[in-house]
Amino acid sequence: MTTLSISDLTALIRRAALAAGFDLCGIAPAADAAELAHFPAWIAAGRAGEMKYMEARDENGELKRSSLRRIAPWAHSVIVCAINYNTENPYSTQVHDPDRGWISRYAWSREDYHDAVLCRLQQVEAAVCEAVPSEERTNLITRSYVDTGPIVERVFARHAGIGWIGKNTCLINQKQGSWLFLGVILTSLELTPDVSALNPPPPDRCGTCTRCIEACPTDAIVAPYQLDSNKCISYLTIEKRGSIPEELRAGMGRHIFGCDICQDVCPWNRKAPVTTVAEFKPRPGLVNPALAEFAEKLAEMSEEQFRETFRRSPIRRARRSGLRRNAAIAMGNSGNRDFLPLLDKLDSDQDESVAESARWAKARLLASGEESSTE
Ligand code: B12
Ligand code: SF4
Ligand code: SF4
Repeated sequence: MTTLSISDLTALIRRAALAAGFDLCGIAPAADAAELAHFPAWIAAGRAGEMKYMEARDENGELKRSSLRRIAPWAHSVIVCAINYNTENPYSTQVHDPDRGWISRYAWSREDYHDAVLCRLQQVEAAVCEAVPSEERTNLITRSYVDTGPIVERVFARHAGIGWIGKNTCLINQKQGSWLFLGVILTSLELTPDVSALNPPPPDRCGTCTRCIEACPTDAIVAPYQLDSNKCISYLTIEKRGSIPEELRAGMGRHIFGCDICQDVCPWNRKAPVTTVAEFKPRPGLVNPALAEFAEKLAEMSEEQFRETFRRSPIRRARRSGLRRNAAIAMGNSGNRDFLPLLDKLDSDQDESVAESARWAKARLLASGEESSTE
């Protein structure tokens, strides 16, 4: 095999990414970008909540995510790939049926996005290996990650020219919007980066807009570009175990898994293209599901049946207990007193976080009835 020039190899990687089904691909230098300097303060302020993996430290006690140079000194380039997961379905801000809950767009898929993105990244990785002459392959290192490594992926996506980090903290591409999953490949190859002194990263196109900050029901975007996970519905419904702080429950509305509001209201998602990826087609029953039916099905399932049903879905992350707790809170926020008999059953549930959430939901529905009768 003849040795490819760096620019030919870089072009080959881009072609491989597109052939694997990614919508965007860029190369960032494996340097510690300025945005990473915010990370230690974010952790120190407790913004990661109970997500202890975010606080992983190296042997010197330094936060792993704050420096790629420290955790992967061998890496010279970061290949960042992005894939659109938007499907032709309404936004959460467009559906108002009080009997129905909301599962966020990214979780409707038939396959867990980690697997769908990782298998595509591995195709790109294979193309890289093949393009490197066999005698040089022993020195080549490549590692693929989809949320799985101590890497702040959005920062590298920005420095790969893929988009900017919006005030809602999401990575936004001018043409694609923000319904994008990211995947990164660290490599020892010195590829041609998309961003350089002469070619800066895409500009911040948020301008004076503050729609996401105003629309967030729990005020989780505490300042532009700063998200407090403890208040974020996505964190509360997916990552938080046990009871959800009472003062945040009303703001959760009818969300049962994740939250899309700060992206639904973003003007850059108004004309977001629709994906053609088969794995991202919604599973039946997950788009705007009927709350009672969803809660009843979960109640009937054993832990094993739950694991089997959601084996290939991001939904399993919230666990059966968390989803049942979320559904009870959502019913309490629905304003629909027809849920009272079902909540009556749940308030003596063996799972204390479900039972306690059901009691809260009942009290809220009853109080909302009283309020309207005294108006
Ligand atoms: C932890 C995590 C979460 C947490 C925390 C989110 C967060 N904003 O950090 C929770 C559970 C809340 C969450 C929610 C969601 N997540 Co998430 N999550 C992650 C994960 C694993 C790590 C993110 C991270 O490192 N955060 C650390 C903080 C510090 O980063 P940051 O908030 O982005 O802050 C950066 C800038 O805003 C800036 N900054 C920070 N502070 C300050 C202060 C000032 C003054 C300034 C100027 C700048 C600035 O620098 C920071 C970087 O250091 C990544 C995967 C990965 N490994 O990267 C996925 C990831 C970010 N999540 C993703 C998705 C899809 C979601 C959800 C849409 C899912 C949903 N529908 O419910 C929501 C979106 C919520 C939101 N508005 O961000 C995608 C995002 C894709 C995209 N287009 O951006 C990722 C990249 C996963 C993937 N591989 O595709 N997530
Ligand atoms: S995901 Fe929902 S709760 Fe979290 S910051 Fe966005 S709008 Fe707020
Ligand atoms: S809603 Fe406005 S401020 Fe928020 S991310 Fe989108 S463009 Fe930026």
